[in-house]
Amino acid sequence: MIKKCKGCGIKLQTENENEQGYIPNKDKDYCMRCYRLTHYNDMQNNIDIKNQDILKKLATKKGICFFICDVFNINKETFSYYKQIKMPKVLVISKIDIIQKHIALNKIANHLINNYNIKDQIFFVSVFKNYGLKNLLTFIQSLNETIYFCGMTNAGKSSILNALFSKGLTVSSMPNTTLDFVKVEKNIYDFVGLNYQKPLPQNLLKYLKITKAINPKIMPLKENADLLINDLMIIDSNIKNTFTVFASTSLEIKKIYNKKHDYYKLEPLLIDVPKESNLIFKGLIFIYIKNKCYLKIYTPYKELIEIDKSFVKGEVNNEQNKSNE
Ligand SMILES: Nc1nc2c(ncn2[C@@H]2O[C@H](COP(=O)(O)OP(=O)(O)OP(=O)(O)O)[C@@H](O)[C@H]2O)c(=O)[nH]1
Ligand SMILES: [Mg+2]
Repeated sequence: MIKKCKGCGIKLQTENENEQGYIPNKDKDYCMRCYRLTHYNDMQNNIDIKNQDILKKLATKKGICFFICDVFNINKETFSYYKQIKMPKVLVISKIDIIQKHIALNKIANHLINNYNIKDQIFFVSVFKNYGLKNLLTFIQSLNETIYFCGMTNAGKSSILNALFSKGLTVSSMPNTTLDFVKVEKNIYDFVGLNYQKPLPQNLLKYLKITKAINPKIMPLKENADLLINDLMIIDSNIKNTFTVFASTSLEIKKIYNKKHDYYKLEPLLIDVPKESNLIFKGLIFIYIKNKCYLKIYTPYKELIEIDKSFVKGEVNNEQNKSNE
């Protein structure tokens, strides 16, 4: 019988240490990669799984898709994959601890309904804050069908399943921790996550690790100042503007005045931004922009940038968060 890794679903093998699924002896239940992800979180992200293959594999199944999307994955590309899944779906917005203090959940729900035409049931959860999990479990237990957890990679699918069913699924901030279907309960499966067309490069993966709720950074900028988000981009607005940045605390965010940064040598993205928009760096951060403006964005990661209507809508007014830089 083929034995699969209890952490990530990959077929286990004892022959080749450099291939996926390696275990040093047949008694082991977790592959070497899961062991190292759990204990060291030091893996190179060299997994190449195509979204179309994932979606095709899912399409062969009958049941309900629980699509997990964390708060940094709310964007057009995510929902274009969501729409390709034709089986019945439930949308789960995860990691709401990251923004909960600052944004009303019904604003996000309305945003999903109005901008992405989501007609399916929506749940909000946080594993870290034990929020919404009881509701989700009650709902799952009321269903008499097979359930597949899918969605964007790193959105917290395996963490939610561990929290609900006390399983030892491997969890890490490395994209594509889960590699295949993993049976969690008789009728419940974890599954491999979807990636953006341009996935996050290796040097940015460290910013995926977020361990506590985020205090957004409010950055009022005069015309002569630009906003530098270290390692990601420089944003130059044509008018005085206020940017509210929701990002991992490990990202350095500051104003710059002298145009002396290597990013200025890049061809900028030029975008007309309507008032009350979110500038999204997919999977990593979003920035609420208050005023209608014209932006120049200097970044090596243009494909990861999206502008969307904001669901923040002036909710963030905590004076203490104002930057004095
Ligand atoms: N802030 C926050 N982080 C969470 C929460 N749940 C999980 N995480 C973190 O999110 C990261 C990814 O979690 P996983 O459960 O491995 O995500 P996944 O969707 O299964 O990821 P893949 O299997 O790689 O597609 C880990 O670093 C978790 O600690 C949560 O409720 N809040
Ligand atoms: Mg997983």
